[in-house]
Amino acid sequence: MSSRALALRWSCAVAVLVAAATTALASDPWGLFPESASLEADRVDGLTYLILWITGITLVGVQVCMLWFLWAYRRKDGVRAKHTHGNHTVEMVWTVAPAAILVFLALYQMGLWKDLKSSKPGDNENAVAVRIYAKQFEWMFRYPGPDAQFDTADDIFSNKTLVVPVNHPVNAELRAMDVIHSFYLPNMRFKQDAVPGLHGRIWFRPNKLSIDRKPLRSSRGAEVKVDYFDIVCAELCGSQHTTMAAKLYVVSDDEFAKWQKGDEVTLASGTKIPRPSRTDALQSPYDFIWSTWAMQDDLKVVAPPKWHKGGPFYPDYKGDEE
Ligand SMILES: [Cu+2]
Repeated sequence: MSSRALALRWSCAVAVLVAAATTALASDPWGLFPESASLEADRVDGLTYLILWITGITLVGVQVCMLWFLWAYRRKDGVRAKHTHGNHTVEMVWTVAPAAILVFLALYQMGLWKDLKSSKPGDNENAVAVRIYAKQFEWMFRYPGPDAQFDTADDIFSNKTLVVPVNHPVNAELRAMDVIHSFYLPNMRFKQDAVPGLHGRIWFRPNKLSIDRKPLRSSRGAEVKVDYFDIVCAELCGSQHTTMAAKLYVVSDDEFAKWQKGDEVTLASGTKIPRPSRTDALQSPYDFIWSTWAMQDDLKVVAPPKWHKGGPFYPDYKGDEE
């Protein structure tokens, strides 16, 4: 058999193997990732596995070849070392093959990238609108309320708890109040930087109730039942960056409607989802800070509220200049 025919057979075999592997391993058979909970998550996992297979086979192939060459061309008595200038054909193959694989991957992932990044939920998709605010060191979520308009008195707020209905796209605006944060939903395979001054448009499509999440395994091997998905900050944003976690409850339509109205929602696990606050019924100074910030464009500097006067945080504050 000529060397060209042999190379062709080998590349066909590898292509078939990769194709078979990715078909069989469409989601996450090795449990490498957190449980998937969005429409695109399984496709992201499939692509990750495909790349893992290609790079894995390449890694093993290269290492095996290297060891074989080390063995086959070791020093032998009576054999003189020969100087060689390389092999033109082999060099062509190892240049063209990786280039072809990269071009293939670039084309293959285009559909998924387009679905992830440019398929903003349409008007007919009943998307949930929400604004996501990041600040050191927590997340705040603002919903437009019954009038479907943001920045009105019936807006509702929720600190550290995002509640969305299952099988509806979430159409969100992402803002940072101080430094760069990153809104990360591991189960949705979703991550986006929140940059001060920018209003990022993001969306994701949850397709699994958070109460149906499989139990997690603790470091001691015990099963831990969790009824929410994690929201974490994936950008080192300050001293308490690691505490910047929040809970994402994916609930039924009915539960979501109840929660938005301010009614208590108790999940089957017994968890009571914290009720949201309304702009016109803000109680604590803490709520006040959030609402004030949220009402402003984040590029404007907001004067410290009056109750801070003389307080420990603003010792030099002399009151409003009016
Ligand atoms: Cu952060």
